[in-house]
Amino acid sequence: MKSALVILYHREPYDEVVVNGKTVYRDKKSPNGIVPTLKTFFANAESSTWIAWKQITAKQQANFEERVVMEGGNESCKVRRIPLSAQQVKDFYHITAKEAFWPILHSFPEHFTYESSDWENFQAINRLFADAACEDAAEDALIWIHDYNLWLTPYYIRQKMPNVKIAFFHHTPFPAADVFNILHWRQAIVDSLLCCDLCGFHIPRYVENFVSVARSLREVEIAEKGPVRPAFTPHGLALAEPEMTSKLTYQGRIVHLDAFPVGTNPQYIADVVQSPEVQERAQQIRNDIGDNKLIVSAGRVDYVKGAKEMLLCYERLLVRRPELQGKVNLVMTAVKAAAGMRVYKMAQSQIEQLVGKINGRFSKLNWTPILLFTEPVPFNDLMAFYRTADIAWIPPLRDGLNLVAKEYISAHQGQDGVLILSEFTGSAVELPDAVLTNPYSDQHMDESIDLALDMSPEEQKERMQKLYEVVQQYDVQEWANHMFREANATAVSVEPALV
Ligand code: GDG
Repeated sequence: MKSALVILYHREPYDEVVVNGKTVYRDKKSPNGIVPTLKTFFANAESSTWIAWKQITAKQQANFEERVVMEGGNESCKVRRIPLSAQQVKDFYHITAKEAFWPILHSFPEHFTYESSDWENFQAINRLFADAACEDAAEDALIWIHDYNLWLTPYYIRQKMPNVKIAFFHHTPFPAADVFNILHWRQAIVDSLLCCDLCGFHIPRYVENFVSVARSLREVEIAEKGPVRPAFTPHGLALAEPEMTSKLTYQGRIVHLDAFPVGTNPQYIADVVQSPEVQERAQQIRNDIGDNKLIVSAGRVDYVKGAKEMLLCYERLLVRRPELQGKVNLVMTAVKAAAGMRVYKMAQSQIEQLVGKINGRFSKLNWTPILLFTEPVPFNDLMAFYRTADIAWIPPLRDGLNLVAKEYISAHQGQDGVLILSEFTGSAVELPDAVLTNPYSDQHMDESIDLALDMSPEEQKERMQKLYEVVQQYDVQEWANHMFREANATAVSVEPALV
């Protein structure tokens, strides 16, 4: 049976577990993130395929099951795994994607290295995904592709299937044309994105950046442009944009463009935070630190996330306001990257060195200024830290969106807490009531942490209530609904619009 819905996402939607010697594919342990929401659509479609990659050894190749059905699922809803060798994964994911595309997407051209990239391998893997999608998709299927690792799949799919609907979502920022065009594969990438029916981004600025890239390379026409939706701040912020293009025409086709930021699951987070286990954990943390101010910072090790800038600001704080020594605690998760990602080694050692330096300089027998985790903290513990923390500090130099901001807001349910959020995260455009900060400015960073530490409970509540409303309204379900609504409404050819 052909699939009406095909999702291409690099992560598999299940946990692989061995029970009595037999492999079963179970629901993921953590219901956080976008996978559970995507999976609802996947499971509820009449027929669907989820395509991901799976690293295997040469020995596993012979008995590799490409299609699997999840425990409790049925045959009309299957997961298809593209088998890749360790070398293919390394070249595709750890090197070409992370050393060439990632720095450009995040406007860090100084980190861009193309000599190590294997474009042919990138093309080949994208073709494998596209071929698998075409094999499984019905003629009028909706194919939803996620992220820049699969930039070329729309092109390969469109060659074979002119009538399927292709929707593509970027989880990263999309940079300005003068940065994007550093990529010398830019034309192939843009040609592929112009094969989509719907090209989605988190915020209007990224849409406009894509439009300027497309116009710099191809003769595309802007067919529709208007004021941004009320969900986005139109003026006054680093990433604000008053107007957004919603339709381009190119070679007789319409390419719909849209900004719809990923949400979180506020109800689930509220339930976890209210559970006796998390309440008890939160109480323990509070007992441990007494009346101290607790600051939380969570994320992966990545030079784009601004951890260095935050740590330097924290060090300055302890010097500028020595009365805070012994009175403030920073809990930081900087989850280390997979072993093959050499690009993150330097970022990780920089964080570890700075934390060591600050702790070495200020620690007292009964107080350590920073508690650093480099392994992922269990989800419930993270929620307990969010709930207890007086401040969440989110300082990226660049971030497509940033879900930690929305998770922290959800954990506080409009009651209290302060969110310090970099203006260079996509979420800042949705969350103007946060304490917005510019991580490129020491002075601005210093002012923001001071403001957060000194904020009255009344102001905290006022800001957090507004932030919570946004997070509840634009949750992860709304994000996926928006995509399906808009993708299903797309018109394929230019002609009907011209009549
Ligand atoms: C990409 C884009 C965009 C963090 N530390 C721990 C932990 N986390 C979880 C958080 C959150 C997730 O990791 C991080 O999400 P982000 O959105 O901040 O960032 P990326 O991973 O870079 O994701 C980003 C996103 O895609 C969605 O489109 O927002 O801009 O870069 O959920 O809670 N989770 C656990 N322990 C930790 O120590 N369990």
